[in-house]
Amino acid sequence: MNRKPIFAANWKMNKGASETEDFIKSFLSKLQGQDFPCEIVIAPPFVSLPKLADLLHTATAVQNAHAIQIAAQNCSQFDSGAYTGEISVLMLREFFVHYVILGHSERRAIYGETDAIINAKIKKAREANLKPIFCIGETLAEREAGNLETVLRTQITGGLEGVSEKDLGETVIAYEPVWAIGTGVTASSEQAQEAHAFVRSVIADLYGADAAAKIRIQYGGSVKPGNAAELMACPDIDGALIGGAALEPQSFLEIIRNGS
Ligand code: G2H
Repeated sequence: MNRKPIFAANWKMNKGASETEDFIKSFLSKLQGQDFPCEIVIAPPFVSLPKLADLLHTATAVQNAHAIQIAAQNCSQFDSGAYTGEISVLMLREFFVHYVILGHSERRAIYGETDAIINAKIKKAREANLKPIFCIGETLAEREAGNLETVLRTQITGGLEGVSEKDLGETVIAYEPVWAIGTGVTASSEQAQEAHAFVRSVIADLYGADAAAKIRIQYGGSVKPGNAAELMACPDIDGALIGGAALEPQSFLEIIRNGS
């Protein structure tokens, strides 16, 4: 099965509009003339989306700019109304947003997002034709207790409850072991491949072999230029969700180059 790898920068709470502009100008100049067989996605903070959209989708944008897709780091599960601090999917659409990261472990752990909330957000995203990057992953305690598969199966089943096969086809899964996030510790390629193969098998149980063969599963957790090639060589790893190492244009580019 030929799955196009997807490399997504998750900037988390870093880079306002001016830093976004600096990054994009530098990144586009480095990207100039190069063509990688993958999708490139950038997820800035909400307030930097207008600047990113402007830089990538206006007449001033340089060659290659349109090859970069824009992602949001979150969305509301509601349409509009009295939800202080929230951003709706339709607001995101105004800024050429195509992807939305949902279920990130920081949202689960710090903001109390449950599988049910994540499920509602995935469905809301699909209503607006946004493509979810659906994050799952186990903590170190869960892995050490032998609960890896139970945790992943529960997160997948809960997050995708009632999601159609058609909408699954527009969804990317990101496997991010919590113990590898921002810690500098990366899962070994064997650990990552084993988890990815398991995730694909759960999708096969839920949606059938064809859907499982088609879905892209990114790895996330301390991906760097130095480990990208080995991780991406694994048969069930289809790209990366990158935090810290995607804050510098050169480093993000090297991950894409080494991993493509
Ligand atoms: C995991 C990842 C990006 P980092 O959260 O989603 O961040 O690459 O810094 O571990």
